[in-house]
Amino acid sequence: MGRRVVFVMLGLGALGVAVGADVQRGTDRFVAPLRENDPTGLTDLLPSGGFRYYSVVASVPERTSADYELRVHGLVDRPLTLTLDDLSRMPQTELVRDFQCVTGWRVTSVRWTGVRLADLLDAAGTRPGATALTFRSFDGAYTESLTIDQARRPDVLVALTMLDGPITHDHGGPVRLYVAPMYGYKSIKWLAEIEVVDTVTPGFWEQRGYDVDGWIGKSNGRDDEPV
Ligand SMILES: Nc1nc2c(c(=O)[nH]1)N[C@H]1C(S)=C(S)[C@@H](COP(=O)(O)O)O[C@H]1N2
Ligand SMILES: [Mo]
Repeated sequence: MGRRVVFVMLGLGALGVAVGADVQRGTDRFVAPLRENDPTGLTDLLPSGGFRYYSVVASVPERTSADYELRVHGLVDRPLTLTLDDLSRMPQTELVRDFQCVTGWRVTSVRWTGVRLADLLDAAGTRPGATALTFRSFDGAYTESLTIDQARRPDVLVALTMLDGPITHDHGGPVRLYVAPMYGYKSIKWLAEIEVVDTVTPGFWEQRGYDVDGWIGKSNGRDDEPV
């Protein structure tokens, strides 16, 4: 074996050690910089499938399937506190759609399953005056918003799976929102709370300049971009 080959293998070995400890939680963060410089596209075959890890806070507490809860409250007839089991027992909808971040990256044909947000709103029963939703994350910082009409679209899910498996912690599991027709920032991760309200309160990135109505190709100055 030539000297150069050995050197390369040692390099890869060191990489393996560095990555090994954090591989379950950290794959996406590790892979993202590689992916930026990957003309082969091979990194898309990795488990995170082209997604980049985003969080506005440094660390997010883990919620397991045993301790996860989703609160639906505000202008509703029946406030709900739903476990992951409760959500899994509701009718599940599947969507296969591209995921598009407003910063430019896109993951094609991602499979999602979950409960239609419309079904949750029906279960809770929205009161007169309910015109919008505020979403909060158990990361303690991120928020999002939708109008009731947007929320009732059939392509808006409270997602329980993505990429053919349970949603991993890095992707916002065990439960995140998936707003298929809008940019990725609308799909709040680590979903903890849905409050039904009478006015839209702009979410985390929307308070920092992103469009509240984040339609792919029709917002954030990207009207000409093909969808
Ligand atoms: N709680 C929370 N949700 C979030 C974000 C975030 O930083 N925190 N980033 C948003 C943005 S801008 C995008 S593009 C997607 C990225 O999802 P991913 O981290 O699974 O790739 O999550 C969205 N939801
Ligand atoms: Mo994004």
